[in-house]
Amino acid sequence: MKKLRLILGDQLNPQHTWFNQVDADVLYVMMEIKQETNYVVHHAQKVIAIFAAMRAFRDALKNDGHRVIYLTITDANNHHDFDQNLGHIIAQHQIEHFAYQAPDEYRVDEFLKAFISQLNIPYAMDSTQHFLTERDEASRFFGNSNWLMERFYRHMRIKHQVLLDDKKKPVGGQWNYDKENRQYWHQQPPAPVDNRPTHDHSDIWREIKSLNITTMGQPNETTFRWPINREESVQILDDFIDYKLVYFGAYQDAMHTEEFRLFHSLISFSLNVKMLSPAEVIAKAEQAYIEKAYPLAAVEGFIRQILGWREFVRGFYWANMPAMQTVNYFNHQQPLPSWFWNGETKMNCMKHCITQSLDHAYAHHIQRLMVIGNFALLMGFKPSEVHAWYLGIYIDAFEWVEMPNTIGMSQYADGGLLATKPYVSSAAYINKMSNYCGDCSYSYKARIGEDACPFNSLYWDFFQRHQKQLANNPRLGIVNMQLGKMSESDKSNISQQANLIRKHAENL
Ligand code: FAD
Ligand code: DLZ
Ligand code: SF4
Repeated sequence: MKKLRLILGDQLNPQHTWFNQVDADVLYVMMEIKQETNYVVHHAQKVIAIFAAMRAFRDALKNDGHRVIYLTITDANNHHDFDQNLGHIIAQHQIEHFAYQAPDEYRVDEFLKAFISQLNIPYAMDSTQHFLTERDEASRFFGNSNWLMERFYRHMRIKHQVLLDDKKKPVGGQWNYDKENRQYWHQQPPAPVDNRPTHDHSDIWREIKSLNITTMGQPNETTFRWPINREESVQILDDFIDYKLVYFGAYQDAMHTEEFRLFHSLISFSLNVKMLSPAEVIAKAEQAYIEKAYPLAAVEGFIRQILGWREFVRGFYWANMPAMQTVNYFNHQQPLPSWFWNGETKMNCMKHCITQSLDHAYAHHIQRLMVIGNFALLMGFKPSEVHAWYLGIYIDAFEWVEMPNTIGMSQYADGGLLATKPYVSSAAYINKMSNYCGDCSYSYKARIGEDACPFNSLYWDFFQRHQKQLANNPRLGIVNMQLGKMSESDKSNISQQANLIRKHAENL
C-alpha cells in the first residue's frame, strides 16, 4: 500500500518511530509554503531557522534511505498551501493511505481535519511522541477547579518521578524554590561564552527575499546562531547543563544591557520543533543535580519550566481554543506604536528588550513578561495585536505556547483563568532586576512630570481604571489598600499623566 506521511515544520523529531524502519512504500512530504510564512509577520531568523531545519531534516531522512518529497519556497510546483499540495501529490503518486502527526496549533489541526474529511482514502493522525501529557490531560486533571500551575506541577513530579526522594517526597523537602531565584546580576559570575554554532544561510535568505515575504528583525544570515538539527540542539543543551544551569536559578529574572542570554538555556526553538524532547532535557538536568551536586534551587527552577509550565500552558491552550483568540477582559483597544518594530524609544528598558528581540529573535522570560508585556498591559494595547507581535518575533513562537503566555499570563485578557493576578509593576521592579534605568532618559523615581518614568503613573492608573475587575483579587490586597489611601488629587494627577502617555505613545 502506497502511504503518504506529512511532516510539519515543527515536527522535526528524528527519534519518532515513523523513522525506525525504511519502507519503500512510504513517501514523506515536507513543504515550505506561504500559508505558513504569511499567517503573521515572522522574524526573519524564525523563517530562516524553520526552513534550514526542515531542509537538514530532509537531508538526514534521505541519507537514511527514506523517500522524501520536499517543496522549497521557490519550487515551481509549489501551490503554497497544504490542501492543494497534498491533493496533487496524492493524485500524482496514487497514494492509498495518508498520515500526519497531531499538529500543535488549533489552526492547523482544524485545517487538517477538514482536509481528511474529504479524502477518499484511509488516513490516520499519529502522536508526535513529544509531550509528557496528552492534549486534554491538564484539563482532565483540573476538571471544574481553577487552573493552578503549582498543583499540576506537583502532580507531574510524582507521575514522572522527578526530583523525588525514596519516600516519594520532593528532594530537599520543598516542591518549589522560586524564592531563592531572584537575584540581580552584578556581572559576576562572568556571562557564559556563546558556544552556539554559526551558519551561513545567505542562500535561504535570498530565496525568502525573492518572494517578497514580509519579515521583521535582522536576518543575520551570514552569522546565524540558531541550531538547525538534533546534533546542534544536543550540543546547546549539554553546554547549558555544563556551564549555565548552576547559575540558572539565581539569575533567571535578571536583565542586563551587556548580556542578553545570561544563564538561560536557549533551547526553546529546539524543543518546540521537537529536535529535543522534554523528557531528555529534564533527565539531564536531574542527573546534573545528582552527579554534579548543582544547587537544588537552580535545577528545580529549570525543571519546573519544562515539566510544569510548558505542559501546563499546552493543556490550557487546548482547553481554551478557539475562545482564547478573541478574549479581551479589560476591553483594551490601543494599537501598538510603530517603535515595536524598530526599537526607537527613549524608554531604555523597552529599547533594549525590543532591539534585542529584533537582533536575535530572543528575549528571556522576564524581558517578555515584566518589561514588554508589562508595558503593553499598562498601556492598554489590544491583546490580539500584542499576541500577533509575540507570535511573529520570537524564534520559539508557536501559537500553542505563545498564546497562553501572551493572552493569559502576560495580558490577563482571559480575566485570570491562567494567571492568578495581572503581571504588572512600576519602574521599581525593573530597576531592581536590571541596569536599564541608570541610563534612561526617564527618571525611575518620578511618577508625575515630563521626565517621569511612564511605568509609574501607568501602573497606578491601571489599578484605578480596572478597580471593578480587580478589587476582589486576594493577591492584590496591598495594592488595593494603597490605592484606597491615595488622595483624590493624586489619583487625578496620575490619570492625567497616564492619559498623556497613552496619547503620545508614538513618541515615548
Ligand atoms: P529558559 O529560561 O532556559 O527555560 C527553559 C525552558 O523552559 C524553555 O526553553 C521553555 O521550553 C520552558 N519554559 C520556560 N518558561 C515557559 C513558559 N512560561 N511557558 C512554556 N514554556 C516555558 N515560550 C516559548 O517556547 N514560545 C513562545 O512563543 C513563548 N512566548 C512567550 C510570550 C510571553 C509574553 C511570555 C511571558 C513568555 C513566553 N514564552 C514562550 C515562555 C518563555 O519566555 C520562553 O520559553 C523562554 O524565554 C525561552 O528561552 P530559553 O529557552 O532560554 O528558556
Ligand atoms: C513557522 C513556520 C514557517 C514560517 N513556515 C513553515 C513552512 O513553510 N512549512 C511548515 O510546514 N511549517 C512552517 N512553519 C511552522 C508551522 O507554522 C507549524 O508547523 C504549524 O504551525 C504547526 O504547528
Ligand atoms: Fe524603563 Fe522607566 Fe527604567 Fe526608563 S526609568 S528604563 S522607562 S523602567
